[in-house]
Amino acid sequence: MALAYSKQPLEIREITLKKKPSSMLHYSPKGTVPILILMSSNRDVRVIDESLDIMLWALEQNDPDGWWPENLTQQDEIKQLIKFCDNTFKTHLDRYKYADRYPEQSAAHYRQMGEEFLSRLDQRLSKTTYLCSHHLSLADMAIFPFIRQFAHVDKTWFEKSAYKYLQAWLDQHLKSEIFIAVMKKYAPWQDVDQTILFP
Ligand SMILES: N[C@@H](CCC(=O)N[C@@H](CS)C(=O)NCC(=O)O)C(=O)O
Repeated sequence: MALAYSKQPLEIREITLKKKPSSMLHYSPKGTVPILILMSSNRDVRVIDESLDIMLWALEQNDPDGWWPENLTQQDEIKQLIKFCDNTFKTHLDRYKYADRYPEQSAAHYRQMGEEFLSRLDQRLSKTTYLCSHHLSLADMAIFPFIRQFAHVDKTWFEKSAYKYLQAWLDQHLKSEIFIAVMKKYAPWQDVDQTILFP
């Protein structure tokens, strides 16, 4: 979403994680997606292979609506929230999603662990329209896809839960033009002369 929003001309190469192309591993041996490969006109290459760094790069190029605030305290708050989501919350989300692979505890237990974050976000959204202020920021865009995944494990549970502000916020982002645009399905890239533009 950050890349689409920044309107940088981009080519997309959809990959299948079970069949990673060797050219992908050549640029980023750690083998995770997303990877952004920047090539300058003199063919200098820069690789960015962490999603947060890719988002920050995109906003550095173009941030017309101010997703990344100039205020350092606000920047720090956004980073802290994303960091908690990426580490602690993501661990609980994965266990809740794939509870059969983690039989030490029940799915309900993993869900309860994840709820700490849902509750924190809901409290924030009871005070401001978006997670960090009345202004939409990178925090909202980076975090809502994970809340979407959590909600989708058991939609009925999520819809009946007490997190009313969070439900409305999620709903708003799921219906947004930018989310719908980037969720377009792409066929896996083949190792041929093939250019698919993004989004
Ligand atoms: N911290 C990394 C995590 C990236 C990550 O783990 N991506 C998953 C897909 S969502 C992946 O590529 N897994 C590698 C695999 O399944 O082989 C980031 O945010 O870029």
